Amino acid sequence: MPAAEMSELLAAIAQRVGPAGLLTDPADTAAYAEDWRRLYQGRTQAVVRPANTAELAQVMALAAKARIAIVPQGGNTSMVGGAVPAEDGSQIVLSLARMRTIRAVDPVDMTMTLDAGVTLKAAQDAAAAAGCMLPLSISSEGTAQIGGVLATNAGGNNTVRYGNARDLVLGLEVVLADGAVWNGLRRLRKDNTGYCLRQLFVGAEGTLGIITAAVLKLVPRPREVAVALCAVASVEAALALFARFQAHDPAAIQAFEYMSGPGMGFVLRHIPGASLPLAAPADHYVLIELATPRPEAGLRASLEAVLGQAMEDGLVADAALAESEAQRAAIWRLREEHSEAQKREGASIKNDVSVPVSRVPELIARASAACLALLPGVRPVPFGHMGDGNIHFNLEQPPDMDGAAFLACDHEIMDAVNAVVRDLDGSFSAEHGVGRLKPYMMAEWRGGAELAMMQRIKAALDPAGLLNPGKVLP
Ligand code: 2HG
Ligand code: ZN
Repeated sequence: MPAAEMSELLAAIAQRVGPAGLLTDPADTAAYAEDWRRLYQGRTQAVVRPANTAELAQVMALAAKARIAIVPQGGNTSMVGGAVPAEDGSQIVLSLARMRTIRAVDPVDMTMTLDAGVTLKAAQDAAAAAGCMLPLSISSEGTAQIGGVLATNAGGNNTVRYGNARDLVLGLEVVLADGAVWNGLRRLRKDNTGYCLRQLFVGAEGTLGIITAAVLKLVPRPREVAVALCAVASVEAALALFARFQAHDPAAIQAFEYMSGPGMGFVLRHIPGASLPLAAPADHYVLIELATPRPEAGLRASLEAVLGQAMEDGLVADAALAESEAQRAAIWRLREEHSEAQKREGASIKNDVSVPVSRVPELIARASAACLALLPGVRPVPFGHMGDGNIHFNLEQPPDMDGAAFLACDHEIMDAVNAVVRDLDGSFSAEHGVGRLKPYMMAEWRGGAELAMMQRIKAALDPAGLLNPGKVLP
C-alpha cells in the first residue's frame, strides 16, 4: 500500500481508537512482530489496540475498505508463529490486550462471559472467586489470552478430563472481515438451531473472524486435590500407571503428564529455585493430579494405594506427594517450565503431536530412533499430556552444533517424526495449531475434500484474504 494511503488509513483508525489504541513507533511495535520462539522477525507499521468491540469493528471496516491485512494477536505465545505479521510490513497487528473485562460469572448457570483480552489466569481466578473452576490450564496461562486460547483451540493439562477449549465454549462474539459484529453470546446448554457457527471460529487461528468475547462453561471447584511426582521405570511403565489410575477411579484424574530425564535436567539446570523432590534423578517421570468436588473422597489415600502397589510391582521407583499448596505448585512448576528451560538450553525443534494414548511408548521410541539416525547427537526431549495422547516430541540441538544450522534441519526432522506419527494414526498438530510453521503439511495430511471444504469456508468468510494471511491454509 502506498505510504500516503497508509497514513490516511492510520489517521482514520486513530480517530476511532484514540492515542492509547494505536502504536506506530517501531520501538513500541517490535515486540508484537516477533514470536515467543523467535522463529519469525516480522515487521508492522502499526499495532491497533481497540478498547472494545465497537471500536474493533470500526477498525475492521476501515481495514476491509483499504484492503489491508490484519493479524490478530492475544498474548503472543504461539509456538507456530500464528500471530506474527509478515516481514514486508504490509500487515497491521490487531491486539486484543486492552479488551479485558470479565462481563459476568454465574455460579448457577456455571458460565462466565468475558472479553477476548482477559488472560487465562485472570479468567481462572475470577471463576475461583465465584466458587467455580475454569478447567483449562496451559503453561502460558499467565500471558495467553482467552481470544487466542479459543482461536487456537488450546488443550493443555486438563484435556484428559474436560476436553479442549472447544469443549468449553457455549457462545462467542465475533467481528467478521467486513466489520460486521456477530453476537452469539448465548449461554445455553441446548441450542439446535442450524449450523454451529461458533465452532468454526474456534481453532481457525484468526483466519475466519476475530473472536472478541466468549461464554465459557465452568465446573464445580474441587474440594480435594492430590498431586504426585513419580520416577517411573519406562514410558511403558508410565502408560501402565495411567491404566491403573483409570481402573481405580477414572473420574478423579485431572492431569497425567509425562516428562523425560533430559527435559527435567534442563529445568533443574536453568530454572532458578527448581529442585527435584525425589531421592535421585530418573530417565522418566510422571506428574499425576487427582481432583474431585465430592466431599471426603479420600483422594490422598487413593493416590497412595495405587502408587504403593505400582512401586511393589516395579513400575514406580520413587514418588513425592504434595503435602501443601506450595509443594503442589513447586511440582507443577517442574512441568510448566519445560518450554522455558528448553529455550535457555539452546535451539529446539518442536513437534506437537498426538497419537492414541496406547501408542505413546511406541511414538517416543520410534521417533527418537528416527531423529538420532538423521542427526546423531540430537537430544530428544519428549514431554506432555500423556493422558490425552499429546506429546511434545521436541528436539534440542546437539551440544556442539550451531543453533541456526540445527534449525535449518527443521523440516527434515519434523517430517521424520511425522512419518512415525502418521503410521500410528496420529496428528501433526495436537494443540498448538498450524500457524505459519505448518501450512505446508496441510495438503499431505488434510488434502482432498477436507482441505477443499476449508478453502471454501475461508473464501466465504474472508473473500479478500485479509484475515491472518499465510496462516493455517497452504
Ligand atoms: C506445554 O505443554 C506447552 O507446556 C508447550 O504446550 C510445549 O514447548 C512446548 O513444546
Ligand atoms: Zn502442551
